[in-house]
Amino acid sequence: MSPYRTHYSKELNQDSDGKEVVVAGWVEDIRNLGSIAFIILRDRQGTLQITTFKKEHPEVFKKLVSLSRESVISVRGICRANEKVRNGYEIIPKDVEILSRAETPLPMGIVDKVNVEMDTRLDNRFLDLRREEVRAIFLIRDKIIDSAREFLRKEGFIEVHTPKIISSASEGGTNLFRIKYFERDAFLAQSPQLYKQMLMATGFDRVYEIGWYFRAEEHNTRRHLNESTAIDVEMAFIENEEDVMKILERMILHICRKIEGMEELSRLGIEITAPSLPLPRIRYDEAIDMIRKKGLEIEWGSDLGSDEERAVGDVMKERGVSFYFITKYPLDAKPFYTMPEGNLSRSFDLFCNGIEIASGSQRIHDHDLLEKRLREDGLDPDDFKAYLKAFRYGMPPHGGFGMGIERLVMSLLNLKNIRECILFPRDRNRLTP
Ligand code: AMO
Repeated sequence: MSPYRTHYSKELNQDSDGKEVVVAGWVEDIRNLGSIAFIILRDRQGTLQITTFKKEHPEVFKKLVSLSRESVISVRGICRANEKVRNGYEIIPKDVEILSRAETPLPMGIVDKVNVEMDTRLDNRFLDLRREEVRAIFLIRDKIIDSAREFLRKEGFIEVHTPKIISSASEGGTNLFRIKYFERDAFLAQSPQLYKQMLMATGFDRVYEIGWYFRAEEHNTRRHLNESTAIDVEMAFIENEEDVMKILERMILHICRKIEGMEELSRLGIEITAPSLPLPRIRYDEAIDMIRKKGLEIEWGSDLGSDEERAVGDVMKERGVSFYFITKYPLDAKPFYTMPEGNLSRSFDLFCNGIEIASGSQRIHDHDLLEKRLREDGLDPDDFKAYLKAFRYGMPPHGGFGMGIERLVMSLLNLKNIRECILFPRDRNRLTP
């Protein structure tokens, strides 16, 4: 147990009433009424009130009222039930230890209701993360990852970690970050794609990775990061992409069920209802019709941009659906490793409220076809030798998906900017903090 704390704010209850406790945290507010002062102390669970009387403990009173907001203190005192206080208990302090004094003025407010610019918030992220509604996002994010892991393990997937410094593109040639690797050039991995596929030639059969994507996206949009995280899954001996979609939709259901009762959701004013399965599957062709009916022009074969995705999202919303797949994209709109089906592909994207949150497919497992597709995509098979080799000595049919964690958090929580969903975002302009 910490010498600075015996109880968190929410742990104060009938048992602690009348007893000595030690609490610790950040000074959120000080109200000095002259002979009595109220200090609101914040810890990881919430806030509590410290009530100090000048007459009884003049030294303690003085110390507390002279503190700057956001200083860190540890307080020993008697816990007392008081129904007028927000969580029913207050602390009458006997001793205060100042652990760290906060400078003034603060670069941004913590509890003030004024709107702070996104850039100011991100420049001062350690302060921003003291705000209840910002913390809520990351507590929900944590639960999402925990429940995905729980689901995948139960389904027989093992967790793996693959290299992030790589020698060739995994998602095609563009948006790679080039780095120096001693006397050679290397790249930061756009995704674990090539490695998770190679692992299908090992007999592990079902793997997942929770890791980083690095993408040199030039555009500074609300939905793109240059460093993002994802849950990647790969599974062998599948019949087609349906087998993969079934795992993905069940994972989504499991996640929704695990988070739907979280009190952090109400703090964000969000309600989540677990979707019913199977999720709707809209073929690319049908999606194109929907988009045209919404008055947008789109050529068959082209990838869906954010406006087009939103148009389909609007139609689905009218039908009361948040999660849905778009399937069977044109082959040319998908990466080289995707299994062809005529001029279409055995591929899918998963959407939540009009935002793409995951992509996946059945993959090509035939070496020669894969080499041919690489060439057709303008890539040089020589750059993919180590990857291609894994297809020459026994590679089962397989497929998988990658789901962006920030995208899922953003769409589930109805947040307008993906930067809200990652602690320290990297975008076109931001490299610190
Ligand atoms: P894709 O390129 O569609 O597919 O990426 C998968 C998912 O990752 C998320 N994502 C991003 N999130 C934020 N910022 C970005 N710049 C960004 N790029 C991608 C999205 C997207 O749906 N290898 C395949 C997956 C597979 O088939 O297994 C892949 O990377 O949510």
